[in-house]
Amino acid sequence: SRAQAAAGDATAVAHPNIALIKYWGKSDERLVLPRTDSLSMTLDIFPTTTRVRLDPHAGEDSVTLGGRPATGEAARRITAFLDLVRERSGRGERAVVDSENTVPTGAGLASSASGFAALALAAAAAYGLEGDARALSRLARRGSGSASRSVFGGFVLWHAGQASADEEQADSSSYAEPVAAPGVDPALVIAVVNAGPKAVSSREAMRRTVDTSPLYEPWAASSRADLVEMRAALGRGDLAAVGEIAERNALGMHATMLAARPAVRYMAPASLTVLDAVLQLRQEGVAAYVTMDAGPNVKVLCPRAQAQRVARAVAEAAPDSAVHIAAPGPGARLTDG
Ligand code: 2P0
Repeated sequence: SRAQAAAGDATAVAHPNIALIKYWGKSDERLVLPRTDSLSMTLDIFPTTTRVRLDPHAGEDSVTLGGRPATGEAARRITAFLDLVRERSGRGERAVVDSENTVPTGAGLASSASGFAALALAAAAAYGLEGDARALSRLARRGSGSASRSVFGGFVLWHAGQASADEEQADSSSYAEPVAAPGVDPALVIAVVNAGPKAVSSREAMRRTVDTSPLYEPWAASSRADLVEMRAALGRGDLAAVGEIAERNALGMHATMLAARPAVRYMAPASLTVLDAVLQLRQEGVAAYVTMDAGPNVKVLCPRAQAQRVARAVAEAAPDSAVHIAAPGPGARLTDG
């Protein structure tokens, strides 16, 4: 892949991540600086593979997603991202970008995280940008905030950093890094709830929440406290505490949206059915806890040894949903294409 990259051609793979302490709200839209730190688990399923080839003869970027030409907002964001890479590398060539997601269509599973992490790595290699993994996480952040976390495997902390009049200082303050979690052996059971397309993008929803929700600031303050407890729970290998903190952090985030004006509601009836099934599992002694993102799907954190039982209970409760089992997965890496 080194020889390919030297020739302006690189391919990278990255996996999605699910936040246990959520990112919700920006302090700088253009630099994609979040208002709070977040902490996630990178998954071992649903990778995105992205190839970037420089084309010295092309007048514009050419982007395909799953073999189809990218259009609209997706195309605009990818070209804006490549413009940033071109500015930093001092090279002006346009690129041919081909990206394949393995996540099932319509699953709404953080494809922007794996997508921009893979794009950042492939583009950095193709354009010859120098930098370590931390620098790569800062670059991926500019494409999509959560992508900064998919640069690393396992558990990952994304530092909010600080908005500043000095743009370079602000940009370099917000990056992701891996967090050790000795003795934590989790699975994440993902219930892809059968529901229509999302009504509001997460970008718009978090903007509206910050601007109008009276619950936003209290949640942000509690999220900072949750992070301190979460790091302690990971450090001592206490998966039940990790789950408990993750669940309250996620439900609190959804409360901020429900209080926005107008409300943003991602929970569907089937989501609540899964939440009830998880409560029932806990009553039966299983340390299972939920988290939810900008959509109706429910992710259940549990000990890896209990994953099959949890998956069965979820599938029984919500028979129209597809159920997947994930474990901690690897960070972004270059491949031979
Ligand atoms: C997260 N989400 O921490 C939160 C929780 C969704 C809910 O990061 O605007 O696609 O591109 O920075 O990263 C989804 O938002 O947003 C997200 P942008 P992104 O995983």
